Amino acid sequence: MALPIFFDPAQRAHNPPTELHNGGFVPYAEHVGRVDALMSALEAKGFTPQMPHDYGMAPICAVHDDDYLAFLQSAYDRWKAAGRDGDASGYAWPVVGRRPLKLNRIDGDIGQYSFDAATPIAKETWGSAYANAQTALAAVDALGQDDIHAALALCRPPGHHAGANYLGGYCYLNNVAIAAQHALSQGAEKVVILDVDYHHGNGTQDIFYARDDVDFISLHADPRTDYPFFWGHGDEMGEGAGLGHNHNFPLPRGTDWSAYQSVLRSAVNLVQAAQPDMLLISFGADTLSSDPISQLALTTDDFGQMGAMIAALKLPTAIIMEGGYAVDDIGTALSNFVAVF
Ligand code: Q9C
Ligand code: ZN
Repeated sequence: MALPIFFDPAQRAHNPPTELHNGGFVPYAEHVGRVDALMSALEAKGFTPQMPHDYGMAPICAVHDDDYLAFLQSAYDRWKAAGRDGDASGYAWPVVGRRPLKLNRIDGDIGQYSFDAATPIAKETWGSAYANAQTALAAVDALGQDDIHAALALCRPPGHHAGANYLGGYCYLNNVAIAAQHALSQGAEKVVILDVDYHHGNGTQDIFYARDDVDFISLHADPRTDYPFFWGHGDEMGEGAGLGHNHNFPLPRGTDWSAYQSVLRSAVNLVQAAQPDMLLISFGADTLSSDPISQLALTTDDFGQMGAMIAALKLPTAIIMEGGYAVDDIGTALSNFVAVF
């Protein structure tokens, strides 16, 4: 049975022109050309995208706080009402541990509900993020139908940096977390999320940090040198019931496949030991050596081997797209990865 892929064209509408990067405004790296490149590579291999079913708000509300969702849906209009040009973007943030406050200006709220200035809220952001979450849910539901054991959600914007009540890192709704929670609601008792994006999936880690029903395992650039800096360190193991259910594997800049694959072997062994009912992959192609904002050294061929190591687990697997910004190579990387499932 061919691997089904899901995508809603409404995900294309979100398209902020610029982001704050190293002190200046540059073209937005998470642009719509990324998903167009992924789609044409997959279509060239004979895949046809399917529209997701609309699952409504309930599976989104199961992960994200109501006040955050209300903020996300109203932020752009409030920004315009404040007389601003361009997209909504924050500039002041509460230090961790400040009191939860009820504020009444967009600039305060945007600081409250975000952790960086690289994730603007445009007019179309909510609609694209909502469609995107439905895409992730559809991939989960495809597993178990007929003899489908793997499915791909062509998510964009990405999700793994978004927490229950904050945005950041080009992410607004945490697609993989929404997918994991949905799998539990459909009867799964144990889900593992394996995150292979270049950047640590801090939002996903935060959402499941104190839980033992969803394990989070991540390979990523060492946060001592790389975004998102404040999460992703090797000693973050979970807390309470979640202690021992969070595993970070920080990698030095420049890591190539020979070093990467031995770390991936350890991560895959942890997945196997957890015996999940479902595996979710937060898939980033920003580990490619050609990625314009990242510093790992994988090749497009390496993604075939990465896929093979994960597919060998023979678990029902939903692949959720995260980052990857080298538009000339990400389609090949993704199609090499999915070809082995
Ligand atoms: N000067 C994902 O790959 N910007 N997000 C870093 C460096 C944020 C990446 C700025 C990168 C977020 C899903
Ligand atoms: Zn990334």
